[in-house]
Amino acid sequence: MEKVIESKKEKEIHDIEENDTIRKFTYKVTVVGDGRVGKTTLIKRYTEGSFKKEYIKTLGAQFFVYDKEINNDKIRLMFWDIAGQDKFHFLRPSFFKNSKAAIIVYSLEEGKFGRESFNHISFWYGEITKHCGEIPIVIFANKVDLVDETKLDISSIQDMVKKNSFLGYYITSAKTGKGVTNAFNAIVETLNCGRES
Ligand SMILES: Nc1nc2c(ncn2[C@@H]2O[C@H](COP(=O)(O)OP(=O)(O)O)[C@@H](O)[C@H]2O)c(=O)[nH]1
Ligand SMILES: [Mg+2]
Repeated sequence: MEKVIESKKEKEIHDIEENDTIRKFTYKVTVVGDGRVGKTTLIKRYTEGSFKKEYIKTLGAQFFVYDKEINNDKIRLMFWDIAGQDKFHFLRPSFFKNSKAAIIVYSLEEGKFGRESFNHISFWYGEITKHCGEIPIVIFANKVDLVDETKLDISSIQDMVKKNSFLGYYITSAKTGKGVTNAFNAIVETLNCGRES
């Protein structure tokens, strides 16, 4: 029974992706990271005022559609987000399918939760490459409002970015909005530069 529901949902998603004649370029961006690091809040913050959202609970995922125009190109972004709050879970292959880029979010907050969310970046990276191969990945270090930014250990973030050949990292706060637009715009520009015309 679950299989039937899933394939119906997949068809709906496919139709949204394919049957769009207005937008010229559609890009799927998956957003992963431990539960409660701020993924959904970040996406909502960025897409605020210009988004349509769809919930696909049966797939364990939800996505947000965001339209943007860059250099006269009409761009449609589909941010795929994990539905629910599972701390550390495995996502279905369909969650990652056809992703053009990925964002791994962790929390800068002090204590076990923040530390673990940083340590789990390699898990999320493994999941992305397993399903998508080598796609551009950026790190969002979120919840900077909870820490003293001048005391951040930037070198450990830089080492991790370098070690895994991530495109870069962005320090964000979905709460205050700090760094959010900048971080997402970097992804958009990467995608738009990389496209074949
Ligand atoms: N202080 C602070 N709280 C945040 C930030 N981003 C998200 N939160 C809070 O953290 C909790 C989890 O956020 P949510 O977006 O649901 O996390 P998700 O499970 O990764 O999607 C919520 O209570 C948010 O309001 C942030 O940048 N700063
Ligand atoms: Mg969420």
